[in-house]
Amino acid sequence: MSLSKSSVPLADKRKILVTCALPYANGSIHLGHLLEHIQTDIWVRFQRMRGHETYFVCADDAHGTPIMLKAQELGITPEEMIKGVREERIKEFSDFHISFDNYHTTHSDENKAFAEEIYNRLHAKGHIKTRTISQLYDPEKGMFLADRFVKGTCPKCKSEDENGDSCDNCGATYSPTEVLNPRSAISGATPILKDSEHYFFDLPAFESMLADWIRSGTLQEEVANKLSEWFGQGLKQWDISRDAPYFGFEIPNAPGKFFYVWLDAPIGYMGSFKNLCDKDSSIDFDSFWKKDSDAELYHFIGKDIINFHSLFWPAMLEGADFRKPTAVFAHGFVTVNGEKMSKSKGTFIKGCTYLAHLNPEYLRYYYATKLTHKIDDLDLNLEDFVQRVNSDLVGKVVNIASRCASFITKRFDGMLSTNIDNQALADEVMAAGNSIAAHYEARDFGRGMREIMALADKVNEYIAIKEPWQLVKDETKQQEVQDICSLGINMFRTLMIYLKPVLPVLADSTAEFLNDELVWEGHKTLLTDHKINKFKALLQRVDMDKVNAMTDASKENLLVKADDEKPAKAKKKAKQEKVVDNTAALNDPLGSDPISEEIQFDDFAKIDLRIAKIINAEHVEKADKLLKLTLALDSQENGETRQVFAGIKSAYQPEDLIGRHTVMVANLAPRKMRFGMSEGMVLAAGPGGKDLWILNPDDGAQPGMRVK
Ligand code: NOT
Ligand code: ZN
Repeated sequence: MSLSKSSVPLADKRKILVTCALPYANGSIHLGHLLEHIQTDIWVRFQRMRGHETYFVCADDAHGTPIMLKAQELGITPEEMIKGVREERIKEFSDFHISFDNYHTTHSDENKAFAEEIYNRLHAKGHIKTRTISQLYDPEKGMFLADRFVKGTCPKCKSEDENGDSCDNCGATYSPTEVLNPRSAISGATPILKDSEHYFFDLPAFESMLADWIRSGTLQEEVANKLSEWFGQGLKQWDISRDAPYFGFEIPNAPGKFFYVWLDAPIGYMGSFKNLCDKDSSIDFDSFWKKDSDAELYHFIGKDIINFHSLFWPAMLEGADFRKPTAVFAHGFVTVNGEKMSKSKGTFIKGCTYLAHLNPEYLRYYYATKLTHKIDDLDLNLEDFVQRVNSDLVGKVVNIASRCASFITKRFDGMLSTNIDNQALADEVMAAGNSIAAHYEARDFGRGMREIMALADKVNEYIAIKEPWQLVKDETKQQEVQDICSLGINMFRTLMIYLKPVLPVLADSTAEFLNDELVWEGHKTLLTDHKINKFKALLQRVDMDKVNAMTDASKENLLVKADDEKPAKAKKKAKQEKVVDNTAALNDPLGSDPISEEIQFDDFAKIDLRIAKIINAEHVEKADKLLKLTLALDSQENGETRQVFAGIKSAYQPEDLIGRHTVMVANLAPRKMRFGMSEGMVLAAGPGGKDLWILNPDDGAQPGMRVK
């Protein structure tokens, strides 16, 4: 049977361009950024699955003073810096399965051309004004100082070393010229006041257009309400120029004046899309951006940048005769364990640190369970995260397949039955496609996930009542077993179709297992008389130890400050940890450890395995699983020893270990655990609990010998 990939008749096929905010090209991507990229990606994958012509573009936001200064600090040009950052990011986003059609940069020819064109059109229509303003200037560095680069004493409470625009001590806000004893945060020099001509975009001219646009269903209700408050205070002209030195685009016919980064950032959406169109001639740029375009344009953003997207940006587009966004979708911020992400608590987690410890699909799923169409903040509670992923994905969804697959493979040569054992159940699961699609469309992913899991519960219940593992013992009941397990496998398939926008990799391995593409329309059909492949474990449980290792590593990042500057180094470290972490997959309750990701010989050769003698072993207070081992790495007295925390308490009494030889990973980077430093890892095998054995070489093996 072949199904069309598109679920919509040609006439209903939509043209959709989607963006998420452009991250600044300095600093690392963290789990807060990833909320937005994952949210957008799920929505985009859903639209593509439904057959709509959908494009998803993003870029690095490469301009502005902080990026210029950071490059200076690193002793490289901003161009060199943003190039390196962009390469790292493209890799990292793709590791999180963010399916951009294009990831460009705002420092591009396309963006420059559009910024100039938009500016020129606005200028020609009289929407650009100039005015001289007086601003603090750093005479040593030779540059004007944005508020945040001024420090000094609060004019209200006299607290010292406060910000240029607000006081952290008393909460007062003020202008930087009011600060007492001001100094430049860049050079420490005392700033002087200096005049400069600035260029302004005449936002008030668009007031009535914006008032209509805001209320035309383009914005979430709470966002529209917030904007109405700002409207009440009257719109102001927007300063769009900055004086040299500035990393950005020079304003046409205004030497030494540059576009403020926020002027060309949203234009970067057009720049990235144009770059895509130039690479793929089947996409027509104008049909998406011309004034009367019938394509849809959506911006996913954080709630902190609503004003740029809902005031300045639509006004610029209107003034320059381009189309305006169909809608702007704002989301809230990520908190971790109920609090703001914190570097000292290890909850300021970078994307690369997460990837070194955990499967990105866990995070995609967890975020999906918590996302709504609103702008509320979203809490990543790490214990709940482990519990939710294990109980929903492993315990409910994948469990359906693992309960049914082996009977089909072993008894029926991989063939699914021609009978439908329980049509009512099948109909219910298939019919849910409509409401699940509506939840995706409305960005109510949490509701969608809850509906999918409620169906998974029903399917599991059905299998539990039927007990195919009992029936199989009775030779006369074989047909029943095939029918029950075939329905189970089919229901697993339907649920995985529904989950595919969230879990693209799990969906791909499911597709391979089922010999089926998992297209959206497939949810209306069942596979009968169809051959499936042998089942391999599809997803491992999340282990709280790995989550703890991730937060520990995030704390370490504070000490290893170089991580910020050298993402490559952090990656390398992350990779080492990943290789070794795979050996810890001991407790899979499904009893079928899949073979880990394939590695090259070079990767293996990096692991320094040594014979070690356990010279001491003891219990660790308050640790349920760990023993603290002291390992000797050579035979001499007073030779090199290592302290290692090993999760083998369930299988060994400490006194039984002392004096024995074992195998350890000797070059594992030390890891800070709750109970102290662990300086390596011992190797053990077995399903877990009492059945766990450390590798125990006898004969002539001596401490320090390399394992080959
Ligand atoms: N770089 C900005 C930020 O807050 C986002 C820019 C989004 C693009 O990280 N534009 N607009 N408007
Ligand atoms: Zn103060």
